[in-house]
Amino acid sequence: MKCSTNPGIEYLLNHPGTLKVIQDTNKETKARRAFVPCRCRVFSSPVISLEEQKKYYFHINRESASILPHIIHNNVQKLVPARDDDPCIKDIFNRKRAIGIVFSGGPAPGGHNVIAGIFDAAMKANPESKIYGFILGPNGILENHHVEITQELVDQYRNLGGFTMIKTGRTKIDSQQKVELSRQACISLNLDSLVIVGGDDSNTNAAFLAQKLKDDGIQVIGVPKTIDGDIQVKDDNGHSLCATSFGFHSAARAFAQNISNLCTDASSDLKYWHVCKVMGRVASHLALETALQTHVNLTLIGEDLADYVDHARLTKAEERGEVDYTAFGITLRRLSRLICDAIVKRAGAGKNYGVMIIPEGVLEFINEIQIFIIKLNTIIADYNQIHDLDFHASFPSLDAKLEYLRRLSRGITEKKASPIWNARDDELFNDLPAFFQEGLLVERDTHGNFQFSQVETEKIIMDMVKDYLHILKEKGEYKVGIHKELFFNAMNRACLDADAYGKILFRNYGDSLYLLVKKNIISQKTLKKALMDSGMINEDEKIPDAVIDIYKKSVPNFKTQTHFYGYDGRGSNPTKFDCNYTYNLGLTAFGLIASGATGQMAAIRNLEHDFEQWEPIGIPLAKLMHLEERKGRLTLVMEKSIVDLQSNAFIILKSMREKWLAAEHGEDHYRKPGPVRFRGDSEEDKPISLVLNSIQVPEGQ
Ligand code: FBP
Repeated sequence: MKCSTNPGIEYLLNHPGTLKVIQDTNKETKARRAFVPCRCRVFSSPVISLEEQKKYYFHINRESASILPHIIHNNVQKLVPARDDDPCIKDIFNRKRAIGIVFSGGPAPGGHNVIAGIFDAAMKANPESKIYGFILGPNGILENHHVEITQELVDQYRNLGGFTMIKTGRTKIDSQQKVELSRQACISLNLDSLVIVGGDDSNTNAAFLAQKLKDDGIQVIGVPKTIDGDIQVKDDNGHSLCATSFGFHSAARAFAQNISNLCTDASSDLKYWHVCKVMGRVASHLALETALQTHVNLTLIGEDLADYVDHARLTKAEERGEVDYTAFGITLRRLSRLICDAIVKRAGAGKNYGVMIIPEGVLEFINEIQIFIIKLNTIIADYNQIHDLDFHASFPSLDAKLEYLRRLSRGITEKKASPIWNARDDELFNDLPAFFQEGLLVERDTHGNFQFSQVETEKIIMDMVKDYLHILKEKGEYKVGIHKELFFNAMNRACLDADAYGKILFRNYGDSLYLLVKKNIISQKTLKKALMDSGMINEDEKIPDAVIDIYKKSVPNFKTQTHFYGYDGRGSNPTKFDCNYTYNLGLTAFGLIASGATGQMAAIRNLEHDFEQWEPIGIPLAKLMHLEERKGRLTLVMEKSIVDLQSNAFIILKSMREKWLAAEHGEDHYRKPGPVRFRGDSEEDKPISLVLNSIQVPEGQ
């Protein structure tokens, strides 16, 4: 068709130059598809068997033992080359199989390689095997919506990010009916096994399905996925079995590249504080890793804040012979004060700009918010259960929700006042800004989890920071330090006596490189008064322009730019580390299946060490379960791991805080990690936090 408005369009569209640059596939994608990940040594063996590793010990949770009896006695299993003199093992290993795979939860870079690993291993063992992918997550199992995974499909997605091949979803298989539907789907496809690639909740699903499908002879294997990095497994004696989930490294590297670009921008025009909220539903692993990669000026770690102690408050109470329990833990108010301290300190050194990282899940660690989240989770779950209705559908607007809470606190709804929501809760909740109330009342996900990504955490915190900075400005405590040389040059140019003015204007004149205007000088009026009081000018005289200019430079204008790093990094292409990790997870999952395992999570031990030391294993899912509050009830789920404040990675971050805040003369200490590299050498081939945590500190050091 000819386009009359653009006469040259046909020519342009068909020009080889155009065709070369506008096609969907580029060199990078082709190189990714062609890349062959490294295989752990055991996978060069034609047949694999499992070696029980009884040296790893886990305490058995009673609830887990009673609910998951078929898989509770599983041990850690190491994949080892099988003896080649046993034809029976060989036949079983290489028999024709049908394997189902499902992605569950948020995408994470590397998922396609898990499929590729399973596919390649299954085809090598028996080319007649069938691999099916359930579409759109666990819902695909319930609706038996699947696709057969072919060589062509696998090759199209090798080493590429996302879960595009079979998509994902967050449906939970949490009722007898859903378990039965899953069973039917597996039976109708003649599946021998099902691989669930997911986070803590999805691996919980895997454990329950392994238990239920055992009698049908269907094996279920989990794979540790989540950019949050909160699937980390150690046995009870501290032996690390799974140092991180896949996708963590790639997402952290993607965030770090963008954040480090902001550091460059901030230190170029010196006018903004960039506030970067970084994903991680609860745990702050991503914030920690991104901080280690970029050296931003300020990083909040939720787990660390929860450990906060207000020593001044504690001492005051001690003097009265009391213990002030409110001194323990962080409140929103205290948090905003901590951030303000850092901002004021940097401003004093002439740096009224910077970059800070706020973990998405930080609210979980703030006393008053955590209480609200738990209470509201319970109220919403109770409402849904008692009335068999959906709370959010019944009360669509914020006003309707608030009215329900008000009625609950007065006992109008359930005939008596709620033990969970009382008048005090109602009062405190009503003090919060509407957007935050709305955030706390957002719909929970299918697992009953609070959806932190839906709340503008950074806005809540930064609004409080701005308010308090305003107070500090009024009190004359928040000032931009003036470089001595700048002051002297300005005075000299205006032929003014620098010493005389310096002593009147600054509180640290003579001592410091950066001069701080006295606290009582907070306006041109107070400036004039100070000059008059010291006899420098008379009432009818004007303040010299050069002095006004210096004063204006000392008045901070706090400007922020907020950014959310989450979905973008989650969709990034995998790093080489994640390409290798996930491919070997796929090979491991097949190795476990072909060796008869069920109720195990495929994992790679020694991830923190060189590739030669990587060790494919199976970890018993049932032994990773504990009781946790979900939808207002104690529920058996896989334990999430949060940032360990005794870990080397956190200790290093803590000891670098002052340096990276850089509230002193000189350049900041920003680090540029560069883009996610796939080709070429990189000095950083695994997460920095893993490298640091693997360093053994000798006793007595
Ligand atoms: P998974 O635990 O399922 O991997 O998802 C983690 C995550 O990326 C969190 O970091 C984030 O809070 C959440 O998913 C966002 O979920 P959604 O995609 O439903 O908005």
